[in-house]
Amino acid sequence: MDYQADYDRLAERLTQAGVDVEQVKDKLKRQHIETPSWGYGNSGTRFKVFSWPGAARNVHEKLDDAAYMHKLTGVAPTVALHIPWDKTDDWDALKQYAADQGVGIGAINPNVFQDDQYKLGSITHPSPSVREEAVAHMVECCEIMGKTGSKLLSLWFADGTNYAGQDSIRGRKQRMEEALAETYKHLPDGGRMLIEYKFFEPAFYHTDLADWGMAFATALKLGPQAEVLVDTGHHAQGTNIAHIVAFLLDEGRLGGFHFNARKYADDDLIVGTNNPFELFEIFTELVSAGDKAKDVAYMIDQSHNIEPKLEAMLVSILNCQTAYAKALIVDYNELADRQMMGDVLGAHRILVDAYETDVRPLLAQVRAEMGRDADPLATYRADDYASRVAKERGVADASGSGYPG
Ligand code: PSV
Ligand code: MN
Repeated sequence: MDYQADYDRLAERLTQAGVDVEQVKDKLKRQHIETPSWGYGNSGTRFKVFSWPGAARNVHEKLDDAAYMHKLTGVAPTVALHIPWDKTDDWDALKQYAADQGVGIGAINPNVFQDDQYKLGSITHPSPSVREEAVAHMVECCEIMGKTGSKLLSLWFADGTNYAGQDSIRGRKQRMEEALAETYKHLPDGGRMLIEYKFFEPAFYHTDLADWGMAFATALKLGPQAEVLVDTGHHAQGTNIAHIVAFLLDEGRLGGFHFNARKYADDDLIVGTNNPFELFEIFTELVSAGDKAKDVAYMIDQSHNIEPKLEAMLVSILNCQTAYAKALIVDYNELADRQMMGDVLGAHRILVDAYETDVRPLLAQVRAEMGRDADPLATYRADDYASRVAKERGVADASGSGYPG
């Protein structure tokens, strides 16, 4: 990839515009995007799970694939685990295996939505014994955090009801608060609880944690180690996600992201595909918040059902890099001046100028300086990793994927 002349021209233009290009490159090198173990296995919709040749069949293969993503990009050094899908008897050995491949273990995601007893909910279930079981599982996940060195407990609940009157909404809220307060006590030192919300599905009348406000109010009650997780696919059409991000950042309660894209509901498509400007808006809020965003966890949460899994994950990481790079070259001083002047479209133009800049040469240069290939997608396409694992692993039974879609 011959990008050098383009990079030199871009660097000169950005420098003239007052951008510290070395600082921008430094930040891009330190970007950290976590990939999900469940993104490497077979997945599908409620209609069909298509088996993908070479889809990872166990946690070791998932870690291998994640390590390959990190090798290509240099910015995906950790992998989120879902328990019990990725459970092992020997966490020391798994941690070591991950390290040997060049990655670390990231957020621990309990699963309290797949077992039969959770039909009417988990931590909000009317039965105390089901709630106890759900809490015990989350406490076990806190212990796994201790064993793996993970600092994040990432919580999502399928809890809700399908019909008015099915259960007491206030009662369920109180049960949830009690269960989360108990779990909170078990967080390891320095551990954080990220509370994810979703406005519908699988429940269709009400979801117990339906939006950021409910997650935020819950986090405030729990304490400083509880924060909100924004899954970009979990909002009603038209919701301004960048606004939610800005609000939570300012309150110091934005814990992290699950990135994906969607057209209609929680479609789990590749982040930044049909919503690139929205992703850029989100990153401008993060960049302009400075230190307030320093502990935010950036995670991908997608299910690639018909597209090649590894390529899809790679494109996802690259799209996050692109959005971040564009947000980093925004002239925030000029933006503030325009805002003070009330220059509505002048201010908007500052953002659009950065968004319309072709940052590919900048990213190519950053990768080269990191010892990575300038064009990871071309490298992936020329490489035999995907065909090799397809041969070695074959076509796994799709029903064993553990991913509901
Ligand atoms: C639910 O839709 C979700 O976004 C949660 O983060 C789960 O943990 C994940 O997908 C995998 O099912
Ligand atoms: Mn999610």
